Amino acid sequence: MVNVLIGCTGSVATLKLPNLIQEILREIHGSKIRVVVTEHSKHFFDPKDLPEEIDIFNDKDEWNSWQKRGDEVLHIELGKWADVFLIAPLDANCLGKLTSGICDNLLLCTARAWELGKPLLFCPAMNTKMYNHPLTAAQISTLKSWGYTEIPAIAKTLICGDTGLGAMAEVADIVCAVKSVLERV
Ligand code: PCO
Repeated sequence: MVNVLIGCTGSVATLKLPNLIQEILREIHGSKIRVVVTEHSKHFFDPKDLPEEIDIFNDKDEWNSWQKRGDEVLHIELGKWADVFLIAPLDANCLGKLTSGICDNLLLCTARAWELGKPLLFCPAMNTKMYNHPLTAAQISTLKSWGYTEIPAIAKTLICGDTGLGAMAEVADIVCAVKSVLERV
C-alpha cells in the first residue's frame, strides 16, 4: 500500500493528469492517490475525467476544513497521509515560490511542511523561453539540494507551437521515476 499525493500547478501539462493517474494506478500496485491542485491548474482538467474515488483538494478545502481549535490542518494532514509527493507539472511560478519558501496556496503549504525524509519528485514544465532563463536551473538545483528528485523536462513542440525544452516528462517516465524512488525507501 502506498499513498501517492499528486500536486498540479498552472502549466498546460496538467492536461496529462487523467493519464498520469491511470498509469500510476496500473503500474504501482496498491497505490492510493490524492490530488492537490492550484487554482490555475483547474483550468486544464475536468474532475469528471478522473476516477470517482480520487479526492481532489483545493485552496477552499484548506479554509473550509478549519473552523475551530482542534480541527485538522489540511496541508499537515495531506503531508502525513502521503508516502510520496509528486508535483507534476511544476510550473515556473510555483518553482520560484517553492525555492524561496512562499506558501500562499494549499499545494505550496503542503510542500513547505513536507518532511525531508520522504520522497518528493517534481516535473518542471513551462515554455522554452522561461525554461532557458538562468533562474530555472538555479531553482531546480536548490530543490535537488534538499533531496528532491527532478524528473527533467524534455524538448518537443509545445502547445503554443514553440519547439524546445520545457515540456513535462512523458507520463511513462514519470511513473518509472516514482517506482524507482519508492523501491529505495
Ligand atoms: C506553455 N507551456 C507549455 C508547458 C509544457 N508543455 C508540455 C507539453 C504538453 C503536451 O505534450 C502540454 C504535455 O507541451 O508539457 O507548453 C506555453 S507554450
